Order: sequence, then structure tokens, then C-alpha cells
Amino acid sequence: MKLAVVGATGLVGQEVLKVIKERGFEYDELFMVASERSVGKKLEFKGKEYEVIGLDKAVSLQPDIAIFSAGGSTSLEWAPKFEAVGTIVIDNSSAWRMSPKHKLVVPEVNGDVLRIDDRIIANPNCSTIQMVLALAPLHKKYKVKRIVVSTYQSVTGTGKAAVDQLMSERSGDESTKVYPHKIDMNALPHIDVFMDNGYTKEEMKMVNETKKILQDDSIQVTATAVRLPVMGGHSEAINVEFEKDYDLNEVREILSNSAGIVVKDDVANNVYPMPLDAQGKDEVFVGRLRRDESQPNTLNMWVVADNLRKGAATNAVQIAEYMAVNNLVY
Ligand code: 2RA
Repeated sequence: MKLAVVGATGLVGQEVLKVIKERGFEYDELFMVASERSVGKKLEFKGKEYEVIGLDKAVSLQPDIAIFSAGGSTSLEWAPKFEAVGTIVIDNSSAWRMSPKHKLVVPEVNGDVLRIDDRIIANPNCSTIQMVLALAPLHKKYKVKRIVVSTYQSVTGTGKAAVDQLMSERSGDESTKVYPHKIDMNALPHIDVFMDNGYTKEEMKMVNETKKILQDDSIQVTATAVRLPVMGGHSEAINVEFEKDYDLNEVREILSNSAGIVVKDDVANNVYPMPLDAQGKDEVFVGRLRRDESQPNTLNMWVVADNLRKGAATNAVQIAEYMAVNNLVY
């Protein structure tokens, strides 16, 4: 099995390598791939030194799987070139997510849609992944009717330059400008670009991707996405209305028994999910479970996950594992 990590020098690419190592994902050959300006750089991985290669060279090596974390335009240009040599591309950008020809996958939720001839597979947006993972088992039992979600997103979701902006603002230097405003001691209700309908692209990703992954266009979603001076995890306040009524203890039990979810919900002891605790972990943490007393069949929950792990790298590596374990790589 020849594995390529495309965007190996970036924030998500580096996390992909960590996850590959931690999960013991097996390969025979590994290619570290990045843009021209990183070609020739040396990267150390599992005690071995790798020289970063360019995309052209990587295509010529015909990897079986390439995990792309290199942005939308690189993916639009290069994923089809890898596809043409038979590579399975697992793509972290938004380039292919809503294409009707391509699968959008969270393995625990809809891994069963994957087939042997899938060649470009889209990894969903980070804030969508943690939300659908927490909602899917409840959707199965009570059927989700409408979701109202507000996000509290970490600067790592924007990338290294945003982490630099936050850290330099904290040391008194306000010259680094990734966001249109200061991020330290602030909250920006603005993630990705604004669209004609007044929502941001991030908010519309949560609307559209949720319907596609849960395979249900009737689900109504409305989102407000907010960037906070937080490192290492996205949090979400989710208000979900179901078709059927639920029992709160049963909800806890369903979530506790669902793959990839950890329930942290013991308010008497101040136990609830927080980004600081989620950082570096692969699971999605759920807490503050309580009935919305203002309308029937409605639940409030607080959902936290490391956006670079389950929101990006871990989910992508899990897709690769799913393909390998189910003999979908040839
Ligand atoms: C963010 N959703 O947090 C993006 C990253 N994919 O900005």
C-alpha cells in the first residue's frame, strides 16, 4: 500500500501524520507531498527521514491512497490527476463535498456508502462532522426535524497564520492580520465568506453537508458560526427538535453506546465538555444534555471536538482505514 500525505507540512497535514502513527495505520511506502516551496524539505516521521516531494512527482508514483489537506484550488486541480492514475483521494477541502458524484463521509455515520470504485472522497467540514456524529444515533431513534446550532470555533480551524495572529496579539503585537478584526479578547460572528443570503459559507456548509451525510433533505438546519480566541477545539450549542419524543436517560444511554462519542455530563460536579480537554483527542464530547422546556420533543446539547483531529485528520484517516479494512483499495 502506497500512501501519500498531500499538504504534509501544513497544520492539518502534520496532524494527519500524528494520527497515522497513533492509530498504527499500515502502509508499505509513504510519500510526503507539498507545494513547490516546501519541496526538498526534510521531515522526520517514525524515526525515518523523508524528503518532501511535489505533486507531479507524487502522481507519477501512483499512490493507492492520498490524503489531501492542501486547500480547495489545489484539490480541484490535482485530485483528478491522482484519480486518473487510480489513487483514492480523501480530500479535506470543500472542493468536492457537495458534488452529487462524490461521497461525503463520516465513517461512524455513513461509511457504508463507500464503494470500491470511489476515487475522490470528501471529508466534511469540521463543525459539521462533530455535529452529525452526535446527532446521527439520535436521528435513527427519534428522527431529527430541525437543528438550531451556534458554534464557538477555534483559531486552528483557519490555519497556522491565525494561530500566529492570536499569539502575537497576546504579546502586544497587532500587526498580523488574518481576520478583519482583532481575535484576542473578541468573538467574530464571521467564519469564511459572507454569501448573498446573509449567512457565511461556514454556516451554509453546516446546513447542506448535514442533509447530505444524514441522507435526509427534509432536515431543517440554521446556523450561526463564531470564531473565538480558543486553541484546539470547536464547541457547539445545538438545539434539536425531533419528530418523536425522547427520554433523557435513553438519550444519554444511546450517546454513551455510540462509537466515537464520549458523554461528559455531570453538572453537579462541573463536568461538561471543554475545548481544552478535547485537544489532541479523537472523540466527540457531549454534555449539558437537557430538555428544551419551551417546545415539545426538543433537546439542548453542548458538543466539543478537536477540529484538527475528528474535524479533519482523524476522520480522513478513518476513511482510509475503512477503505483498507473493507477491501475497497485495489
Ligand atoms: C474553520 N471550518 O474552522 C473551518 C476549517 N475547516 O474555519
